[in-house]
Amino acid sequence: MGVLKKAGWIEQARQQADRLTAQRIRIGVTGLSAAGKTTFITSLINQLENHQRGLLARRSPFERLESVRWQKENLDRPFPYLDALQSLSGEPAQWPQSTQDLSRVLIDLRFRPQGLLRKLQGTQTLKLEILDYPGEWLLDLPLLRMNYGQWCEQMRGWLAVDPRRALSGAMRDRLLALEPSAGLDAEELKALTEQWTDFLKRCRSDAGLARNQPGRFLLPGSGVAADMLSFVPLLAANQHSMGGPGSWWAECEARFNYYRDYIVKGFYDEHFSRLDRQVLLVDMLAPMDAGQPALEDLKGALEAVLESFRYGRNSLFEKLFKPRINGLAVCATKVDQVIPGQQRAVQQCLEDLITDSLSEVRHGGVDVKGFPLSAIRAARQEGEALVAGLVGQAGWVRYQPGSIPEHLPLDLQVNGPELLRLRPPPGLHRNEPFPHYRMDDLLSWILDGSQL
Ligand SMILES: Nc1nc2c(ncn2[C@@H]2O[C@H](COP(=O)(O)OP(=O)(O)OP(=O)(O)O)[C@@H](O)[C@H]2O)c(=O)[nH]1
Ligand SMILES: [Mg+2]
Repeated sequence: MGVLKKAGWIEQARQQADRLTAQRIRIGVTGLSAAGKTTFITSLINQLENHQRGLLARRSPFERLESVRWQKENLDRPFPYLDALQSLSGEPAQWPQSTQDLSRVLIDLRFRPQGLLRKLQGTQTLKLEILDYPGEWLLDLPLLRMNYGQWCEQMRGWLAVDPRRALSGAMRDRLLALEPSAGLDAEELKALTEQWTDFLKRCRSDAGLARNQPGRFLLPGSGVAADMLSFVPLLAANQHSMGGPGSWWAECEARFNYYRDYIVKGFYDEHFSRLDRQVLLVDMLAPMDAGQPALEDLKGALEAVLESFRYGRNSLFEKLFKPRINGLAVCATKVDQVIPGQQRAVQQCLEDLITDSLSEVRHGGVDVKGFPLSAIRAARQEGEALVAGLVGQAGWVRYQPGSIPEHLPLDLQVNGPELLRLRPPPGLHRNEPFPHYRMDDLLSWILDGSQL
């Protein structure tokens, strides 16, 4: 065999070995709106792209990382990495735009091999696939187990108490007065759907409530026909209600069923059930600042979100989707807003808030880890104070953010920290690792258990 031919053959064998050893890890990143998902994924790609210079350089297995390729072509619904970088590195620096849909990232990593395989293999490759999706979509999971009448009953219960009662105002009276078997007035349904959507928005913005159903009314995502998102709960209806063709009941029930069976179930089928690991991001500080009702609602929302990771109990769910997530990272985000000595307390308060749900998830065989994170550090510590720039203002402020209790009290009454609207630090550039807290710990967790 000629030398060239032999070299070609060796290269071919090597490529084949690479292909065989290429592993794929699929990570879901989720959180409720403004939890910090887009900033987190942007920083994650940035840390990988700059692995030789950031904290990753000294961490196993990243010290063997040879090259990183972020794939921006041929990907359905790509994550807006360049847009996010543009905002962050602008003058003045801005946070990325809020996102409304799911998006994907595909990153190829090549590692130098170690140990006995070193001579046999050229490199080891790993495909990291990241799916960013709104946590609100998981709030719809309970709908899979409900029929329309049960949902109406549940909504009647929710709207009977403040703050939802006050926020629903005259719309609630109208929904209570509608006779389910009466003929549908299409114009009124349209108006009521708009009012219901507005009501959900106000629940979120005015009262900090997080359990807002149906989730897609707030974040429709692409590919959902708008007229299918047109139904409301009939508050006078119950599980035994009925209505002939063309009635309020029949029309709303049919659309609810479509929503449940195609939109909610479709998402679980197509995306969720393929994930290996999940990162759940939680902005714990804003609700601690907002007070007890916001914490109460965050608790309810996170419990509902975590339902999707409670295996062994949820037999219908498992029968439908055969989920196989083996690890869950629960992360308090934006912890640069408190002094470093208190960041772990923020994480502890988050874990206190959802203790029972986390035990259930662990009990189902999922490994749960907690990381207090800051994807991009916007504040720096000086003594007991923080120094940061504020959104919309030039210059710097020096302030004391207030303290975080070591544990969350059971009644959820806390003296929250003082939060200011921080702008991103100046001078961020794609080719420099962004300042952060514990993104390296989280990246190690992602690769933990891979055969590298
Ligand atoms: N101080 C600080 N603020 C952050 C950090 N990450 C995110 N933020 C703030 O949180 C806001 C929301 O962050 P995003 O990354 O857009 O959150 P998201 O979950 O993608 O939000 P949606 O797309 O609206 O659901 C940002 O605009 C910042 O104000 C961080 O690491 N530190
Ligand atoms: Mg986003």
